[in-house]
Amino acid sequence: MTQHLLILGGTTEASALAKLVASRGLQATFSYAGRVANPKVQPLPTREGGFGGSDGLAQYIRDQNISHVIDATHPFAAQMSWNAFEACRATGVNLTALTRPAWQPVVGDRWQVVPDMAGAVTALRGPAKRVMLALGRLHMNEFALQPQHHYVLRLVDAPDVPPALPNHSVVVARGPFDVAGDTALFQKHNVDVVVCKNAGGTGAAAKIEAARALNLPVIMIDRPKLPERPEVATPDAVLDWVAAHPSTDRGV
Ligand code: 3Y8
Ligand code: NAP
Repeated sequence: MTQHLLILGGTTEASALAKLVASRGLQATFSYAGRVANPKVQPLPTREGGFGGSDGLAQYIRDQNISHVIDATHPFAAQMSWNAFEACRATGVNLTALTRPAWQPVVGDRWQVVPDMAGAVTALRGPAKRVMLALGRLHMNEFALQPQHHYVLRLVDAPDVPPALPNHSVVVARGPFDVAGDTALFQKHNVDVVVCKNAGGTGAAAKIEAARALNLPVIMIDRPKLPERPEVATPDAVLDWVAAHPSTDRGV
């Protein structure tokens, strides 16, 4: 059976993998959810949009003769990861995840770790502060439960509807970010506290280094539970995994 890789993307690591796969001339399709207006262009044939749940993904795998699925999505894209796990089990196609370790606090960090988004909202109880909400667009309105704060919102696209936060500033920017830029941003907006997900990786790490440099507290949201699946840490390790798991005829 010929090889056709499906890369579930949307992260710095996924882009690095796409570059390597394209340089090797392997047949692959890169997949985005279609969350942002102008996603980064990839050097591979690219599809955008959901598959229609795990069944939809399983059907896509069969229709496109996918031989290997690489889940290189963000650690908070839990639904996609669970769907990929189910769909690969249903179709018998090999799955691995290209992941990055969670950030760990170091000396000088002032982290308050919370289990989820609701925990971050609760942690913001109390008098008005200037809050850097570095969480993107999808969950920002959950913070309307703490309307007393001024929120600095960093979004990939300008919001098409005003955020449901009475007191906010919007910064339209796409990462990867750098420490000098995030430090200047926090100073410009007199940020008192930073709220972020434990995304790991390098593309979003600048804010925790900037917070450390400015001695700012960070509300750090722990990762959601992901399926138990094989994981690798580098694009080269993905190619080693593909070579070690040759595509087999699954039958029809
Ligand atoms: C659509 C595709 C690359 C990948 C770049 C990484 C780094 C920059 C940092 C902050 C945190 C945040 C957010 C973030 C980062 C990388 C990576 C990463 C965080 C793009 C992209 C897509 C998305 C989706 C978007 C979410 C949002 C989350 C912004 C491309 C740019 C906050 C995650 O408006 C929306 O609907 C945005 C939605 C999911 C989380 C949210 O809840 O809003 N990412 N981000 C992907 C798709 O359609 O499938 O254009 O590159 C990718 C990247 N964003 O190759 O360079 O690897 O993580 N993305 C978080 O970490 O909390 C910004 O501001 O400090
Ligand atoms: P999610 O909540 O796990 O997924 C929700 C639904 O979006 C999935 O069930 C699937 O729809 C679709 N989907 C998600 N990722 C997809 C992909 N790569 N290709 C095709 N469909 C996809 O996902 P999310 O957290 O919204 O993340 C969406 C995208 O943004 C992913 O590419 C992720 O890597 C990227 N991203 C997310 C974050 C974050 O903080 N969550 C940060 C950086 C980048 P169907 O059920 O219809 O198949």
